[in-house]
Amino acid sequence: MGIPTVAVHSTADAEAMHVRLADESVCIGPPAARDSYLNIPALLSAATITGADAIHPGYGFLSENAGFAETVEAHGLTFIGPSPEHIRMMGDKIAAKRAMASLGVPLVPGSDGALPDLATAREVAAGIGYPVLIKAAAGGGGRGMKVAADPSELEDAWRLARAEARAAFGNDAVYIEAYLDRPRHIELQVLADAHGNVVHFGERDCSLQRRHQKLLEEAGSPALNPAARDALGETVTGALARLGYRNAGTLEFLYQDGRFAFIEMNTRLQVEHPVTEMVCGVDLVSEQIRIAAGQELGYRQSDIAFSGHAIECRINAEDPIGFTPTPGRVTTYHAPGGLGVRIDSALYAGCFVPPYYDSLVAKLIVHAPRRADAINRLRRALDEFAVHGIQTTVPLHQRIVDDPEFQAGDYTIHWLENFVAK
Ligand code: MV4
Repeated sequence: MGIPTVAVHSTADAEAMHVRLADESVCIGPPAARDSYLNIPALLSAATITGADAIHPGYGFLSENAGFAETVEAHGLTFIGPSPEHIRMMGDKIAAKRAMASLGVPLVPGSDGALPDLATAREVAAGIGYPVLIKAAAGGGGRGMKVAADPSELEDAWRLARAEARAAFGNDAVYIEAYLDRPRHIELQVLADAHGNVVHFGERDCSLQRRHQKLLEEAGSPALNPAARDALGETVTGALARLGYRNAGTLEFLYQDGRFAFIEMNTRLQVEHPVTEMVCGVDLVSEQIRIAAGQELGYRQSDIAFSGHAIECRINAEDPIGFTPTPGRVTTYHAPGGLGVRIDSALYAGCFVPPYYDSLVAKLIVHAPRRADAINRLRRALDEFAVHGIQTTVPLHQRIVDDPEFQAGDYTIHWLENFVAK
């Protein structure tokens, strides 16, 4: 886009690729994230001294922090993302569900809001039917979530969920839903401009996860057909237009027995956005920047075409069996290439992977006309990928691509946990 860019970094990331490539860089503090990447005064100082117009929050750290978005705007800078009000609303899972339900988006049967006491939880659970799931209003990442298979398990689930929610989020508000036992996790990518135009870019299937860490994502979902995608997209874009939502968002659904149920919304771009970019031919980050600058989308839903199939493998600096992080120095680095192969990575030969942050070090994305071709391309690219000096999840991905159930697209959110236990 020709926009000069400033990278911010902690002392631990001084050698990082993005720091070397940016037009300018500013060190914002020591390795501990709370003193650097979560340090709002340091970030605003970096923006001020470099004369930045806008801040892109990325997808971790402060990207869904309404207070940060507010502070950025209060300093006369543009936050490249939604309004603070919408970030705050979607951060409260109960408020998010209420808003979506009122706009006609389907939900899992459950309590209307937080449960005041155990007696009410019993009544609501009896009405829904067991098994039920108790969830934290401030939740995310599966923390503060407990299943009760029958009424005898409800009291323990209630107490454990509240205690976990209080410890993790400082907020013990919980709600209840019917427990779906074998859903897929399907999410819809949307963009909205500041002029009321909302479009979707189809779905991603993110069911392949372990302990709430996604490992492999696909666009589109092997379980959906174009008619189901169009129907969901129409419901969601209509709802977000009425809500006045702006910039990028992802709505998360559970999909089981041919039905969608909204569970959460992320008010940011996500790690797995490249698979959507590949099948739609759109640069979502540049779209976010154009929207934040007040430009109109300039295209309609009917202009968005879905072409082929894309798969992303998350390459983590982890031992591929026990999943413990393996920071260290990369000695050799060779990335695969060729038609339909994309690598989004900060790795290079000689770089050091610090121990302080998330272990994601590369994304390998393949795109091909059909899913079976994408899988073949993925197998070849994984075999060609050479990262020496640290352990990575490449060998696990090599096993997944050769599995007949994966090849058939026959999996739920529980599939990977069983697969790694084999
Ligand atoms: C559920 C569910 C089954 N039934 N809700 C996990 C984290 C949070 N984002 C929502 N989660 C779930 N909610 C009902 N009513 C199962 C999960 C769940 C899950 C969801 C998406 C991806 C991976 C998951 C792994 C375990 C449980």
